[in-house]
Amino acid sequence: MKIGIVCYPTFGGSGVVATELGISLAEHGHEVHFITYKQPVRLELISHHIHYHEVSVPDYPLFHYQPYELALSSKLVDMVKLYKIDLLHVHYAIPHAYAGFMAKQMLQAEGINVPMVTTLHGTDITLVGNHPFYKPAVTFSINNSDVVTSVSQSLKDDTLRLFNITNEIDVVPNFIDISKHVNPYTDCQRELMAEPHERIITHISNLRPVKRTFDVIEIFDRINKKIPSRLLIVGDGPDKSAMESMCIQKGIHEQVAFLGNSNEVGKILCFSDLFLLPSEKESFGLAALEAMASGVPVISSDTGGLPEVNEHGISGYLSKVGDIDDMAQNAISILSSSSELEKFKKQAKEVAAKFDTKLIVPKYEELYEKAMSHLVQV
Ligand code: GMT
Repeated sequence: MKIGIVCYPTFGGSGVVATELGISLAEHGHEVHFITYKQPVRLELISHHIHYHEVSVPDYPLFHYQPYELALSSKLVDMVKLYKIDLLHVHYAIPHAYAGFMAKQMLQAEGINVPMVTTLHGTDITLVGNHPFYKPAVTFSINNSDVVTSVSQSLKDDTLRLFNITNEIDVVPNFIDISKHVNPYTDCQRELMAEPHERIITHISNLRPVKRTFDVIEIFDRINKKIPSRLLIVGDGPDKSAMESMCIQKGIHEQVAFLGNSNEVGKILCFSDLFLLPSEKESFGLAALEAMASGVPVISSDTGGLPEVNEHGISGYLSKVGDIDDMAQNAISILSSSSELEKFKKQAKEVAAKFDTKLIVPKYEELYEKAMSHLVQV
């Protein structure tokens, strides 16, 4: 099948999932076309089954806002016609599902029928999409997609609660290629980051308020008072400088390293002992799954889809949002005994294996078939 994938090309989870999906589909023999404004960060164009088409939005002084949706839907029309793309899979409702629908309509006017699969990722529903300014367009795009998927049952429930949805929603969880996480490094070079007696704790996110980044510092501070540790913060975002100030204020700045956005997440997780994700909202928590696949137990909040990923008492622990004392207590209980830590590391990997690419990507392929048959029936 020839599949056009639309996504955000940045470090966000939805772009990572879309990119990994495209790579896996290409390995299954499909021809994959990424259509977005920049080459996705995790995409290496090493396969002749993978193409990347850049959407450019020319600057024009009359426009206060440059019309990206217009440029994207025009590019979709052109690419579908040029490469005879069979199906569009758009990740993140805003504005991708809307632009995809417009492209479908334009193509239909020329007698070309292309089904569209929309995957809902989280903030497109729970934060941004729910805003009254966007809600009618998001509702319309979901209801007019041929197939709609959400990355967790929790996100499906939120979508049905927040929008007037008449379409079916299939839950397809996010996934991870377990084979790429089976100890790829003979030496993690842990000594570069910490003293032998210190534990290494990691947080990876876009450092936005929804991640409760200040809770990360508070939890670490409590752990560090009992167990000498280092905190590695991966990612970049609006909370970063306030987090740095907080570390200085608490006198723990020498224990905390801000590593910025990184393409070496696997290496960082290789020497990590614990992962913190105390988010306010999280439709799935792909970063937690990546940590678990690398054998890193997760201390997280119990919001949204996190309980579907992080199994309480097995791959880590769940606490109520904002309960930093409980999160710190749970972290200390794992880190204070090497045998306990080893047990959780092993269990985290076992839970992550339930989300292996091999098990999940065929679900998308089945839904592509469903979308194609939908087209035949219409
Ligand atoms: O976490 C973010 O804010 C980024 C956002 C995105 O769209 O890239 O992440 C959402 O999608 C991820 C991939 O499906 C999920 O793992 C995240 O849980 C979800 N984020 C939220 O719901 C806050």
